[in-house]
Amino acid sequence: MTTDSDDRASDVPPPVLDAVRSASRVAVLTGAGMSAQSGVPTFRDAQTGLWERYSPEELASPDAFVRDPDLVWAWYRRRAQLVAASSPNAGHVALAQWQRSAPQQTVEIATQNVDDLHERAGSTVLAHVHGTLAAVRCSICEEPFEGPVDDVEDGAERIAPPACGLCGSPVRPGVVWFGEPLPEAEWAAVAASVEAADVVLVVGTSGVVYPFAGLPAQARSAGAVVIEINPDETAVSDMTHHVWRATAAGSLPALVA
Ligand code: BV8
Ligand code: ZN
Repeated sequence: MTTDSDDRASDVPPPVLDAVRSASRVAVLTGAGMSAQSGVPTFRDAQTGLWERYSPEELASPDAFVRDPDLVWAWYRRRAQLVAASSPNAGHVALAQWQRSAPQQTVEIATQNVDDLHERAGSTVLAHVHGTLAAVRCSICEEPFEGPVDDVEDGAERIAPPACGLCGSPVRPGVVWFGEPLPEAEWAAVAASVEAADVVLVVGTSGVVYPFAGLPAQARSAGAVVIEINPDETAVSDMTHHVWRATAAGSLPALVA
């Protein structure tokens, strides 16, 4: 677990600390940057990570799975193996502590991430709007698949997905691919959380994938104070009231100290 955090509230930009301290409802929206310091590559740097030859948009789609199920299945298995070998970082841990230790505040986490690092840090996650790596289901009859799945050997680029026990079709990852709708209940919960929030923290997302990327603007028009925590400028930076150019592990422990 790498942390570059100084757990001192004095490190927090004062307007950020004031807004968070005076909020009774906080919505935390997280993206791949939340897991970067756990060693899970983000999509922006995925090209230097797992698969330099394919862009996530090329692999994270129903067409890609129909065209080359073994390649797509291997990519997801590889990512699941990497997540299983990773640990929550200080940012995940801080959010979990915050949910437990601030009874006077409601802290709801909605994530684009398909990993389980928030949960493994002890957080309750309101919604995984793009699904999870853990949920595997039949690509045709949608039967959940509980069976064993083989690991991808080092260097192997393809591995055949297991067959559904009910209809024999290949199983698929339980994630939302580009062009697929978001799960309705999850999306409704996130929209309600953002509408009700006094403060919305946008942590570790480049803000390019919709409809999730529309949430900061929605929060702002609903009257929330919107705060971005990200080392870099993003597509939603100008939707926010405050930006804190910091990493998740280097900021959240101080914010919730
Ligand atoms: C839908 C699951 C409709 C799979 C994912 C044109 C305009 C607008 C929209 C569209 C358009 N054309 C198509 C669309 C819609 C499309 C879309 O938005 N496309 C984009 C590319 C333009 N959206 C969809 O298709 C969605 N569905 O619209 O359905 C519909 C309705 C009814 C019926 C049918 C259809 C579905 C989108 C979901 C796709 N699935 N994930 C998987 O994981 O493989 S998306 C995936 O990519 C992630 O879930 C995430 O959402 C996105 C990656 O974004 P980030 O999380 O932000 O990560 P990224 O690497 O980009 O950025 C990392 C950030 O962290 C950076 O800013 C970096 O600076 C920062 N960072 C780095 N280190 C740290 C850090 N921050 C903090 N600390 C650090 N240490
Ligand atoms: Zn089936």
